[in-house]
Amino acid sequence: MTEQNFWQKYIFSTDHKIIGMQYMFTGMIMALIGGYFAYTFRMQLAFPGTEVFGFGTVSPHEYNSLVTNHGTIMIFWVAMPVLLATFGNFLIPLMIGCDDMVFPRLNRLSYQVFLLSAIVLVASFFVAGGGFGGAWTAYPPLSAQAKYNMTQYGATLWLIAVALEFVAFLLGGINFITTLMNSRAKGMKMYDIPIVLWMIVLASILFMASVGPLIAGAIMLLFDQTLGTGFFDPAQGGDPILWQHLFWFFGHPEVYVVLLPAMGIVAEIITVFSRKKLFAYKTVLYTAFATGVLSFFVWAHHQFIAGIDPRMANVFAVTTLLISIPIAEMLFVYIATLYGGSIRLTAAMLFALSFLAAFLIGGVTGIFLGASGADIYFHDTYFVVAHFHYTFFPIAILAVFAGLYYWFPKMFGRHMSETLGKIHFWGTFIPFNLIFLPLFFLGAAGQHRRIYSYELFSELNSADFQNLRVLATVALIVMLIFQLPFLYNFFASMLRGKVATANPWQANTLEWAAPSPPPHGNFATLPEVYRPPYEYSVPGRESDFWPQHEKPSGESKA
Ligand SMILES: [Cu+2]
Repeated sequence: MTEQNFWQKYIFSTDHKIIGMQYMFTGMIMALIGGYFAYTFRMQLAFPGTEVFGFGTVSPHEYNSLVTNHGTIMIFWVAMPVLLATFGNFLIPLMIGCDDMVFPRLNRLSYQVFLLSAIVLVASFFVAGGGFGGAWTAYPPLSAQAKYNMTQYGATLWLIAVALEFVAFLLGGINFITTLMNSRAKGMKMYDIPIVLWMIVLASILFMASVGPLIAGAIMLLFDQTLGTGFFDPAQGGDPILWQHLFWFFGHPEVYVVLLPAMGIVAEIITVFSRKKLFAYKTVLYTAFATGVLSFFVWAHHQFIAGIDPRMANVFAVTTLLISIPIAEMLFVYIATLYGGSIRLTAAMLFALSFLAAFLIGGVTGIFLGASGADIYFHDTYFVVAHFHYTFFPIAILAVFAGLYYWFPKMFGRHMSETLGKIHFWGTFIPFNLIFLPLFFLGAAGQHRRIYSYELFSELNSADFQNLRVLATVALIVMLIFQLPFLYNFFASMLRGKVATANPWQANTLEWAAPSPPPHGNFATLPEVYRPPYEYSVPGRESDFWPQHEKPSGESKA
C-alpha cells in the first residue's frame, strides 16, 4: 500500500476504526455543548435571572431553546453516534475477525452526512430568532408555525439537521447488518457472535424499521413550516395528534436503539472483569429480540393525556408493563453472571456496575408512568424528567464511559490511568444521583417541567422546592468539573499512557487477538474461531482463560 498523507489517513479514511473515532470525537464535542446547555438552564432554574458564565442572562425564549437542544444533542448527537456508530464501527470488524466493513466508502459517507448534520444543528443556534425552542419532541402546532415559535429559521434548520442525522444512521445500519452477516471469521456461528454485536445490529434494525414514519412526518412538518400546508395545524383542518403518533412510533424504539448497545457493552465488561461466562447468552439474545418487537407496540404511553381513547390507553399500559419483563430478565442474567465471580473493580467495571444500578431505578420508575391512571398525575412533571434521565444517563454516559475505559487500550495502544478513572467515576456517579433524585420529589409534588421561572407560581416557589432545585444545579456543576480529570486522562494517556499489550484484560473475544492498536486491515492473518465466546476459567484462576481463536488442546475443554 502506498503511504497515506494526514488527510487520507485521518479525515477521508475508509478504515472502520478511524471512522469510529471520528464519530467519537464529534460526539465528545457535542456532549460538551449539550452539557454546557444543561448548566445554563439549570442556573436559570436555581438562580433566576442570574448571569450565567459564558452566556449572560437567559431569556424565556433562550431557555426553551437551551432545553430543546440539550435533549436533541444528547440523544441524536451523543448517545447515537457514540453507542451505535463509535462502538459499532470500531468493534464489528474486529470482534468478528475481518479486515473492514463490507462497504467502507458507504461508511465514510455515513460519517460525512453525520458531520454535516451536526454543523447544521450548531448553525441553527445562530440564525435570526435563535435556536428551535419547541422541545425535542417538536409537537405541532407550536413547532409548525412561525407565529407561535418565533424561530422560523431555527426550527427549519433543526428539522433538517435531525433528518440528515437519520440518513447517516440509515447508511451506517445497512453496513453493520451486512458486515455481521457476511464477514465473520471461519468457525464463528450465529451463537458465537459476541453479545455486544448482536445488540448493536438489533438496534440498527430497530432504528431502520421505526424511523421511516418519522422521516415522512418531518417532511410534512417542514412543509407546514415553510409552505403553509396544514398537516398538523387544527386551524387548517390538520391533526397535531398525528405527529405525536409518528414521533413516538419512532421515539420509543429509539430508547432501545441506544439501550441495547449499552447493555451489550456492559455484558462484555462484566464477563471479563468477573472471570465468568455470561450466565445465559441465548436468554439475553432472545430477550433483546423480544424487547425490540414489543417496542413497536408501546408508543401511545406518551399520549395518555392527549385525548386518546381510554380503552386504547389500557392496551398501551399493558404492553408497556410487558416490555419491562425482558429488560428485567436481562438484568437478572447480568446479576447472575456477577454472582460468584472473581471481580476486578477497574474503572470500566465500576461504570458498568453503576449502569445496572442506575438503570434499575430508571426502569422501575417507568412503571409509574406506564400505568395510564398514575400518568395523568405524573405527566409532564419533573418525575418524568428524573425517570428518563435515570434511563438515558446510564445509557449515554455511564455505559459509554465503561466502554471507553475498556476499549481504550485497543483503540490507542495505551492505558488510561485507573486512579484518575476511579476519581472520575465517583465524581460522576454521586453527583448524578444528587441531580436527579431531587427531581423525583419535585415531580411527585406536582412541579411541572418546561417552565422558565417558578417565581410566577407561588405554590411551586416555596423555599423547600427552591432548595431542591439549587441542590440539583450545584450537583450538576460538581459533575461537570469532574469531567476534567477524564478529559485530561483521555488525551494525555493517548500520548503518555502505559503501553498496552494485545490483550491486557485477558478477554477472549477476537478484537484482543489483534495488535493494540490494530493496523489498517486489523489482523496479520484472519483468525479462526474454535470456542464460543464467554468461556472463561473458574473464578480465582485468572491466568487460565481460553481465547476464542486458540485451538483447544483436547482435554482442556470442560
Ligand atoms: Cu416510551
